[in-house]
Amino acid sequence: MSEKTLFERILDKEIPAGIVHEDDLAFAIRDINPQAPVHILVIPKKPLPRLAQGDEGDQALLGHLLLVAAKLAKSENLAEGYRVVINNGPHGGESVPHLHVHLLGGRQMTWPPG
Ligand code: D5M
Repeated sequence: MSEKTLFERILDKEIPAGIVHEDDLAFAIRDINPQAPVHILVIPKKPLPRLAQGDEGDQALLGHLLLVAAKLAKSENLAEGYRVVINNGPHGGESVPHLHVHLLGGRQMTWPPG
């Protein structure tokens, strides 16, 4: 059996984290190293490593992650706007190989990202 990912260990309460949302398909935590006043990770319970490994069977799950991010943005009062980011692979800056959607808000974002 393969090792659990960091986020599976958080989901299983082996590692403490600020869980701000949980449903059948996904959960969300506050990022341990926030890059904005609000920085939340929306994570599928299924340990899909990254977006590049998603396929047609993941369509509903991938849409769900974005809708959860939008709902959390509302509950976090990000009415002025926010950014949603997926880091995929080494050039994307991915550090945890379990898909997650970053929700960042509460400050002015700049473009292009670093
Ligand atoms: O993003 C991985 C993110 O995961 C990064 O922003 C830090 C965050 N992280 C790492 N460990 C934890 C714990 N234990 N709790 C909460 N957040 C965590 P990536 O897109 O892969 O670079």
